[in-house]
Amino acid sequence: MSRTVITFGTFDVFHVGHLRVLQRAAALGDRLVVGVSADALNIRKKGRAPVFSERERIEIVSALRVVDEVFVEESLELKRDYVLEHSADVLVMGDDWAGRFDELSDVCEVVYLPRTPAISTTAIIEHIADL
Ligand code: C2G
Repeated sequence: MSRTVITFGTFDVFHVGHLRVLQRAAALGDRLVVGVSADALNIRKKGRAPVFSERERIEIVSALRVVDEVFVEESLELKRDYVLEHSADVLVMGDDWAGRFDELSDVCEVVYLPRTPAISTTAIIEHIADL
């Protein structure tokens, strides 16, 4: 039986921390499905639009060898629906979300992976702004 892994993220200003979490997520199964946060979700969540649009972020994530399918994540509250819709066996999130999705462990395995240290979209934006 093939094992489907699902993960979520904004993946704005795509960097090596994003790549590594996707590679490690893919290694936990046979198929990786990625929910990329909608621009509107980001504005609601972070109070600003992402640097790269939803279309551009989806284009980047879809092009990765480890990614099999990409869809738009419209709401943080729909995780259970997305897991069921994509028949996911494992939900993977970075450990900045540790504990947040444990309630889904009745429908899939829930795994939190350690974040890659010292890199983030915010830090990159601040670094560039300071140049
Ligand atoms: N990540 C990581 N190491 C970093 C930065 C990010 O492992 N240095 C991981 C995060 O833990 C997350 C993924 O990369 O699993 C995507 O990160 P973000 O784009 O920051 O995603 P976020 O805005 O947290 O959106 O439903 C959940 C949201 O869509 C997650």
